[in-house]
Amino acid sequence: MDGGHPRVVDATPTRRSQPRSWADSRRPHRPNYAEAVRIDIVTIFPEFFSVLDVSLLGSARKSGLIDVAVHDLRDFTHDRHRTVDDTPSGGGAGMVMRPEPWGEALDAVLTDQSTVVFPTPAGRLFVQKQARELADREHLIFCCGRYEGIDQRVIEHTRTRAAEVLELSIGDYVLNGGEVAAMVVIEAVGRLIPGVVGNPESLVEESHEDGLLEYPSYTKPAEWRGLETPPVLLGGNHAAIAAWRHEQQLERTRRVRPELLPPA
Ligand code: 6GU
Repeated sequence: MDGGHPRVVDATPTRRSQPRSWADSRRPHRPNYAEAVRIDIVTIFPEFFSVLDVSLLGSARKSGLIDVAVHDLRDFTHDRHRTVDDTPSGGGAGMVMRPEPWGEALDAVLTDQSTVVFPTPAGRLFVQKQARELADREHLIFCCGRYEGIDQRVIEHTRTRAAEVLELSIGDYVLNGGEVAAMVVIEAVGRLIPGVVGNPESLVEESHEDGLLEYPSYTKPAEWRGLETPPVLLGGNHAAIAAWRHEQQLERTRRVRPELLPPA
């Protein structure tokens, strides 16, 4: 599954290639990597997160690198119908999530060391840089809203109690709720936690790690259905291969995502 590379499970901080920024250094982070990263998820659809049992993150949970707990928001209601929403103050369409169950759910999981993420299309765009920062936190809480969102006082109140509160969007489109977005963030962050990806070198040459898209990849056979692998990749000249790959990165980024390049 991990290509036969040795797993990195010691406590050596090998991952941080750049010094922590000043702002980042003030936030709680993992001074050593002996303890699992704790992830709490609050949602009205706990079953969305069954995918955390499979693949790389499933293995990371089993091996104790990540400790995930999923909480049903309705367990923090007290009425017979386990109501989590109500009509918007000021009127308008849709429903808003009531603050009381969220307050009680957060009371159960929050500490002053927690980073709390509210996935919302009204949040700041989640990008790889943020994933790297979140991979250094010891406790992440994901609060998954549905309907038209969560009563804003929950977010404001959480700001007074948590180490850090983030409203994050995963892109300029609308989902039905925060669950899938939280999964996206958890997968992007989880694979950056040391030891989760067996070969840490594979994290370096990826799209977005150096601000460019990744170069195209090929494997055997050298010819397939009349299509050939670029000859430079078969020549064994490592400098030429590196130069070709970098040029491919630039060409691809210019063509597909020109806005990622610095202004000329
Ligand atoms: Cl984080 N939530 C929802 N509901 N929709 C989104 C989103 C988040 N990010 C993009 N669209």
